[in-house]
Amino acid sequence: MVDFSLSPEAESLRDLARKFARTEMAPHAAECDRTPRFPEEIYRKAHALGLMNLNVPSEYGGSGLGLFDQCLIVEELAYACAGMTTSIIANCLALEPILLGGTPEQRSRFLSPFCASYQLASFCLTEPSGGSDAGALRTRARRDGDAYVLDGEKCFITNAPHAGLYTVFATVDPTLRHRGVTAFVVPRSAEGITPGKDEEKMGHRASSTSTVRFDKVRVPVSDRLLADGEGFGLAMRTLDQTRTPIGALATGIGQAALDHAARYALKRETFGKPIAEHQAIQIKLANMTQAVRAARLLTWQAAWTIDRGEKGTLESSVAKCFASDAALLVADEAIQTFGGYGYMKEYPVEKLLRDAKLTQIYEGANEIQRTVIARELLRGYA
Ligand code: COS
Repeated sequence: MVDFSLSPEAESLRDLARKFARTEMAPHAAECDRTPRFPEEIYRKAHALGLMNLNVPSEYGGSGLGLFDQCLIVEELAYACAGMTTSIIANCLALEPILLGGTPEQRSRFLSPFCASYQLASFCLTEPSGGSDAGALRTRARRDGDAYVLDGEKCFITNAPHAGLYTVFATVDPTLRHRGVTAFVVPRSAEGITPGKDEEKMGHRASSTSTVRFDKVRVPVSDRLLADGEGFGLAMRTLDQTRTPIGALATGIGQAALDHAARYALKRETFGKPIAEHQAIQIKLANMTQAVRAARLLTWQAAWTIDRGEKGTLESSVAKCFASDAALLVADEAIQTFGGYGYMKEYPVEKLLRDAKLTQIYEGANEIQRTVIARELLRGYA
């Protein structure tokens, strides 16, 4: 039987994340957005509390949480600041290929240091020549004795200037398209790695995003994940796991927008009464409530499906796509509820709209999610 109640353990995880988000993140969210600033001290505290590396099993010192518990945490963090949350959960994305594709030796060698002390890792798939067509990447991996030599450039890489480790997808033969894609774990200390300067972004400004260049970077065969050509499937399996928490992140943005709008509507008066008493505003709040609740339920369902051991490709794309579209809609309506004040940086809702926008784009644009959903759906009818 389906049960929407949370276990005492899940409730205490959610409370821990909520307390951290409201006391450590929220007070700095506006300043980090405006400056912009990468608040490393907050990320270090998140690590110390076990709110980073959520997907890494406890045998490597990680939190070892299932996807459902991860989503509870991510929604709470994103309620306070989506940009900080993106930087906090980027390790989960970067380390997932090692969890899924690493040998026991690689898992222990690469994952344990991340849990022992604060470090960041970046997932390097997207390239300047194209992000959605991941099978057409151009970064080359040429075999040279017992090593590969990587050459190419990645872009829009979260935390790249601050990362100590990169999971990199490169091709051993571009004519093979996705069947040439191969995955590597590359320490920042390897010769020939140059992260670019921080991109000036519309939202998620507490997070850091840049290019990374790989110039003749030697990577030992022992740091390759799986075999030549098995990197594309690994990237796809990784994204199956990590798109659901993006649904949770978007839900957190939506819930924050709804809460701001409802509180404001009760306070602000026009035509002699609070605007919450006008039907036009009530309809907005009702629509926003539906969108946020549906986003949360789809996210929970995707997480539950994957936690049961199913692949969850369709469910994670549905959750990510719906929740991010909902977040944008709800943030937009929150601004409309605030009227002219909503458009001003002095009020919190315009940031939510800018932050919501990215959730429709990263970890696979929503057009790609719809492609994935349609393919998975039609398979059931063929
Ligand atoms: N799990 C495991 N394997 C998968 C998979 C999944 N979820 N999805 C696809 N594959 C496999 C397929 O089975 C196929 O395997 P074979 O070579 O054995 O036939 C292979 O991967 C190629 O699949 P497909 O034909 O579907 O590839 P396409 O080139 O059509 O691309 C999309 C598929 C569009 C879904 C993919 O390129 C994609 O997800 N792009 C977006 C990338 C992205 O999210 N970037 C954001 C970066 S992180 S911020």
